[in-house]
Amino acid sequence: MAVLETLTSQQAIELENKYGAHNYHPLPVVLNKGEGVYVWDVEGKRYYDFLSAYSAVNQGHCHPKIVNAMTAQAKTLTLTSRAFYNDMLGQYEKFACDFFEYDKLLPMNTGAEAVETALKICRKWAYEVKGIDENEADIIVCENNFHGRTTTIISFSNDPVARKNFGPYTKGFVKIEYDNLEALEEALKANPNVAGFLVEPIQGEAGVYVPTESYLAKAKALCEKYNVLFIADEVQTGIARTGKLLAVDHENVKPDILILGKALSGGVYPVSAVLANNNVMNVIKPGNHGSTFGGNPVAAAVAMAALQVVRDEHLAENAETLGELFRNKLNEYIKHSSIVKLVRGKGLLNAIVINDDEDSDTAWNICLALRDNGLLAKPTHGNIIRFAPPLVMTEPQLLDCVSIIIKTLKQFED
Ligand code: IF1
Repeated sequence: MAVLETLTSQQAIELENKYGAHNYHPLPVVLNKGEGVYVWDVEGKRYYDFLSAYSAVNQGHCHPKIVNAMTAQAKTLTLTSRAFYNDMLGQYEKFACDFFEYDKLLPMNTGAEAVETALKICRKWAYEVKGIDENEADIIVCENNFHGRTTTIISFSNDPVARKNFGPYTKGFVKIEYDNLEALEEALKANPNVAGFLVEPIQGEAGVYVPTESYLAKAKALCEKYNVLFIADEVQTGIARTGKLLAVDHENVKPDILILGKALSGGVYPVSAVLANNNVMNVIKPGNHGSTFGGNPVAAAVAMAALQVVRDEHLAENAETLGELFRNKLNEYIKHSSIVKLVRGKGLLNAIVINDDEDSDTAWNICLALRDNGLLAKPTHGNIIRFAPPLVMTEPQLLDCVSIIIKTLKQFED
């Protein structure tokens, strides 16, 4: 069979089942085209994308400016490795440092790699600047976190599916309850070896769990008090998703280490990055860390275009306005609903909680019905459905989506 042969949905699914490792359980829909807020399946049916590849496609599918930046660069120079300089990386680093107001950037590819990078920087800072004894540094993390899939990152996950039988686990992490400042202060007070606090400004995988207002600002203040680095994982919440460029911007917090991924590339190419000021980033010296592909010229061109689109098309402002509208409309509906308990979120990162057990298949069945009605979303934790459309959506499109969602939910009311 030729690789580029046109397949039916069924054939494509069978191929993945037979030849692919079964590390996912996708919604049964096979896509072969995307444009803006829409994707199409191989049979030609059009859907609103309400996942946006877990917020990687904030700028919309196949944004022409980002795709053009990629293809133009791909025809010129794709990869040099960091053994040599290339003429794009420095321009991108300056662009991103100006954009996010940091001194320095360290380029990587995936979110998990960027999280690992941040952990390494934090530990090195602990030994060389803070003065913690070697191998004694601890990093505080939150319960129900999601930061990626590497062996170290899953070491401090508490999701049994993500971590069981992948041990032995990496030491040096202390877990506290999310959105609990007392727990944070206690962990900081009790332990002089704490080097950093790693936190998601909104917990995505946990079910779009938005912390209490001012939690992040107060957590940052505690970190300052105890000379501990505040490390924000904005891989999912960053790049305009929550209605500001960064989710920490809602509370005017400036992380000591900022982790970005996903929409840093508009979803066309894996690009991630860690940003910090010189007092922190300067602990990294030649040979300490790196990546063959990190900071390659295509990534640099793509990331600059992706950030420029966010600014030019006012995507943060659009996410803020449409998010408000979305939650208002759904809250109106929920007043009289028995199937949906609540809607929560910020900007265009939202979720509804279904009135059923975590191990029920109601949310999955609702997602299948949403698909049949032309909108794609995925359950998380069995009874939560995440709604995160591309941020290039218009108000009439959003209202159309709200009516699809409400029409679908009505099919499940008793
Ligand atoms: C999967 C969730 C989203 C992330 C944060 C780092 C990473 C992620 C805050 C790692 C990745 C993903 C990856 C994807 C599912 C997904 C996800 F449901 F698991 F939580 F987005 F909501 N920090 N998130 O959310 O980035 O290495 O993947 O580039 O299947 O693992 P990555």
